[in-house]
Amino acid sequence: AFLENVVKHEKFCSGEYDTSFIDSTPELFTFPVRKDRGTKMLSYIGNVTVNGFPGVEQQKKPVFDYPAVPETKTIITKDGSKQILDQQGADGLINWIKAQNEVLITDTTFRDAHQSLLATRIRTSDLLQIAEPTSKLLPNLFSMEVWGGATFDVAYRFLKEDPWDRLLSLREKVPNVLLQMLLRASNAVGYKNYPDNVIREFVEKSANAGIDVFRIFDSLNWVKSMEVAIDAVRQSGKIAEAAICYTGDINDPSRRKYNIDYYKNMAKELENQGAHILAIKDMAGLLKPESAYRLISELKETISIPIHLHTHDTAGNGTFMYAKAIEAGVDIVDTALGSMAGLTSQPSAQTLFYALEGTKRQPKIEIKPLEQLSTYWEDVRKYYKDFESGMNAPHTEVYKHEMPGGQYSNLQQQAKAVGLGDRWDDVKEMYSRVNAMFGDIVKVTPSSKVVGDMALFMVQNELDEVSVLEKGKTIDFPDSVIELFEGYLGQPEGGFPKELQKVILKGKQPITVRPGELLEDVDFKTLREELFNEISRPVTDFDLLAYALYPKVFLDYVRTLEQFGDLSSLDTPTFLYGMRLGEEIEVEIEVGKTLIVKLISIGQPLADGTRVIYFDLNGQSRQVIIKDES
Ligand code: 3PY
Ligand code: ZN
Repeated sequence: AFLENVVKHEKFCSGEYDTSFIDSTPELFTFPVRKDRGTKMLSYIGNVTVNGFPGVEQQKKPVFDYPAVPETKTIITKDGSKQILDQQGADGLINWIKAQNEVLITDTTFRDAHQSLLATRIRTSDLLQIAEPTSKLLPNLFSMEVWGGATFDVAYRFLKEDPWDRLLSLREKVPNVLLQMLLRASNAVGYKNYPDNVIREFVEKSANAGIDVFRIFDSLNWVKSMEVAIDAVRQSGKIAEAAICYTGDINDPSRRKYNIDYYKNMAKELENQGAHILAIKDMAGLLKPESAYRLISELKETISIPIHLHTHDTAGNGTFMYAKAIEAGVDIVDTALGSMAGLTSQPSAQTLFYALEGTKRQPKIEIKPLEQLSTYWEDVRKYYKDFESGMNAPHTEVYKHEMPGGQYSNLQQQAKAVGLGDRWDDVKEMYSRVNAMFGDIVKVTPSSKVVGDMALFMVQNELDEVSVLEKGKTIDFPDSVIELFEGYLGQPEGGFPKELQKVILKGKQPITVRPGELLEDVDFKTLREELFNEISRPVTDFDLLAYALYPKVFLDYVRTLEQFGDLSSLDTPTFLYGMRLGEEIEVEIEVGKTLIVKLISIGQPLADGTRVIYFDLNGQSRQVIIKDES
């Protein structure tokens, strides 16, 4: 339409403008062939069938059982925690929590469980199918953690879907239970500090899109870095759950740095800062049963806001530890549905149910729905088996290396990628030595990634504690390590080890203020124009935020969408494995519009590296040409 207007414009027609560049640049008129939605989808299927999906190893698509969704049509959705917040406000909800005698439960299946077991790869369509049944069968949940952490980045980067759409759709399907997210304070859902106005904007838009409870943590437990996020959440009328990341062992006299007073002081600070709830975020699963009893008992005497406990069951002590914390009065604990629980994920809801049966604080959840929902997940999990970490038994070594549940499989992949696959034991050992070199810091995204980067770097270059200091001047340290020591992730408890910091920074001066004080606010108006020029379509507020956080990842996502269309309606086996010859699938691209796709044959590679893939689409033959990447 724009071109038409230009061409019809009187000054253009009268030749008043010099239009000779049109004759000299004919490429202006090579328009991309517009592909319809069907053809785009066939291109995707052809591509993944021939070239595979990153991280998925087997070539031939396995046959999967169809995950059984419990029948809940006749069940009426019961009001739950969401209605309490909406009707009584944040303070009303907090009073309600305090008035409950039983322990409350947060289900993490939709976020941390698959982040920790399956590299965050579960697609929205698999979540949506079971969302409404979950809300109907488990109306007494305190909350469902469904968003944040790595889900945002992974959705765009690997799943080629929009995390905002995920949240909006989940909100529609779950009208009665609070939806919770994990927010990395000034790092939002990224790996670095963002300007304050990005954090505020992100919180406001997430609250509008459906988040009720924001669990906010800083990767160095630096309260100063959490202030903007806590304030933004309070402004939005939602629940600010401020977290202390748990590290070390309060009952181990040799680990003096993170002692009980450290936790009590931080809890008090967070309460004073305006937290509605205190979270103890035991991201690696280091909290042992007796320490949990002591920690919760003493915190209960220190603060008056409710306490929400999160752990990972890596060492296998999760349920025992929860039982002790519950005895000590913890208000809320995090569990995952059984088939998505245990190991690097959260303890199982069913296991906790039986552990607490007959006790005074037994939660008001029922076992049958838990088992029904768990059956669904058992089948869904199989789709993603190539993303499993390979850990298949409790792993007590975590008490030594202290690696967060979500990092274990990632670092293992990173190690393989740099050729250290067979030195994994050395990497784990080095991880804990690097922690000691760094002065024993809190390790959680993104600080945990820095420790991991340094461990890989040292193993790869045969370095140790002494040689790093001796040869430091000639060593090119990883960027993430330099940024940490420059102060761009904030300040760790007790400061950085001075000698090492000097060696790493090579004369550069570190900052000690909050990085947000130095970063200029993002000018969203200019950024919107910039993005519009890149993607040539209207820019939503959600697009804009995604672009502010992850410019390259977001643009790559938009390009993929242009190439293949919206893939959200494609079933997961086809999305990950493509199709078998002769197989027929149905794809409902919108309500009432279904594509029936059959893969007929795959042509031989041609001289230019392409192949023709032959399909039937709704009974008519269609061909697409794809590039064979092999
Ligand atoms: C994340 O930040 O993604 C985490 O899950 C940290 O534990
Ligand atoms: Zn976690």
